Amino acid sequence: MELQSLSNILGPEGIITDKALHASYTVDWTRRYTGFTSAILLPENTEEVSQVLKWCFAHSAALVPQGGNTGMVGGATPMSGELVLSLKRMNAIEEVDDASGQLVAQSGTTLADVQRAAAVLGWKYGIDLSARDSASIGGTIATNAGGSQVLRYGNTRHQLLGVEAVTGTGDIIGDLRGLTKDNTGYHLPGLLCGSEGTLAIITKARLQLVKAPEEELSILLGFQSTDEALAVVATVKKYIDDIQACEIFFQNGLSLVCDQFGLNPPWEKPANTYLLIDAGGQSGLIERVHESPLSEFLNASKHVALGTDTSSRKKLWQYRDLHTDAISANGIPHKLDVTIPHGKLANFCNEIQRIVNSYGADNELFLFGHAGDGNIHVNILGPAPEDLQVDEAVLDFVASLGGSISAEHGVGRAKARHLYLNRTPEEITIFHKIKNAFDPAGILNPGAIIDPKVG
Ligand code: FAD
Ligand code: 2HG
Ligand code: ZN
Repeated sequence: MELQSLSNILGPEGIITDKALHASYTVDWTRRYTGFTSAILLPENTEEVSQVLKWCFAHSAALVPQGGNTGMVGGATPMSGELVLSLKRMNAIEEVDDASGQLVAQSGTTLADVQRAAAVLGWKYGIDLSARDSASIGGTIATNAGGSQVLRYGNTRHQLLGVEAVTGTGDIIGDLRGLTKDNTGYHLPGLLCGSEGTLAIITKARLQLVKAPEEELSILLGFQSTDEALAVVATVKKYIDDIQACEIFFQNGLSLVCDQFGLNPPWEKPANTYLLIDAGGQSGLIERVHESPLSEFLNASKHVALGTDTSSRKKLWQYRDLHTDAISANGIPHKLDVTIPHGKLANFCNEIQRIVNSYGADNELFLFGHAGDGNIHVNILGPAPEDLQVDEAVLDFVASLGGSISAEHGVGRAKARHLYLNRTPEEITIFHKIKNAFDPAGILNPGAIIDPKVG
């Protein structure tokens, strides 16, 4: 491949050809996917991205866009030797508009930097996830990331007012005006959000911010059964306006986190199921929560811990947020990220253990996730990374319940062959046509979302 032409476009700082420096770009966060490439491309601005794409289009050179490389489905890994286009150097916040509560960021900006820039002016960005220090705004848009506060603010698509992007032919498209109302045809930001780098490279985004809460409160509750916990989730969702997160985890995950990171468990006597509820709102929050139907559980249960300031809240959140790291420290997990329809979550949690153990009595199952959204993360340690039997059984079960096989992490390469479980052949045919309209040479992230062998 004629890398000199790319080097001419990007300059010496903008291309890494030394393979010894490629590992952090070619191995995914979970370590389940290891790819290879001839070069990492690091453009500095949209014009350079466009020139690179024009060159790639002319030379049929495939590339994989990459932000923070924290994705969980192998979507940013160059499995077939594609070029890697990293947006890391495009990381400026270009505008925070206090009057409209809108922010414009280049796509390589980290989520944490966007959160901080919003907070300076008393605003808040409604997306939060524990990979915030590495995950990029472009990556969160490309995956339509969810995280812990979807219950209150919606997923990334709900925060997205506009994007600038470069298509597979090198054309720059988009609109960053941030008009609240604009019904001029198809909604391209909505389409590019969740497209996982298969339609265009997102270079900038205009994001809607929300009013930052004056007070925040975290509540950890322990229950003897999942049914009891899920009854509280229903109450929380129905009656409490201030709720911004409602997360679930179980005793085996909590034990692993405590052992791995040397944390004391919240209570001497373990519970079975845990809910971490986060509330945020105007002053008087604690009083409002105590007057709400949640007070019944706060008063009656022995398994209650409150976090009323930053440090005590952080302590409670560690039990939940450190699940991913603790599991990875003990092996390469099989990760399934699923949504279970309302009313079927308890059945799912009870049945899934049996299914997982039928593929290996020693398989270890960890369930945790965003209970308020019906989104459960199924992590399995035990089966070899390339053995897909248990993954298929879990996804089949989810589909049989009418759930989603990808709640928030995307399809990537991990789930492309399973897309048919949620999408009809007619829909997959339309997916191919949309892809072809944006990327006629098929150079953008081939093999992600749609398996080229299907449809
Ligand atoms: P990458 O991993 O670099 O890429 C992800 C996908 O987006 C790839 O398909 C890539 O090709 C594409 N892409 C990246 N940048 C661009 C761009 N500029 N233009 C076009 N395509 C692009 N996810 C959640 O939804 N909720 C969570 O709660 C959550 N928690 C996490 C916790 C941990 C500890 C970790 C490691 C991950 C977590 N994730 C979560 C997954 C991950 O952080 C998100 O998917 C995130 O959106 C990925 O951002 P990234 O910049 O790292 O993207
Ligand atoms: C979370 O909610 C993330 O913590 C990661 O989505 C989930 O590790 C996982 O499976
Ligand atoms: Zn999650």
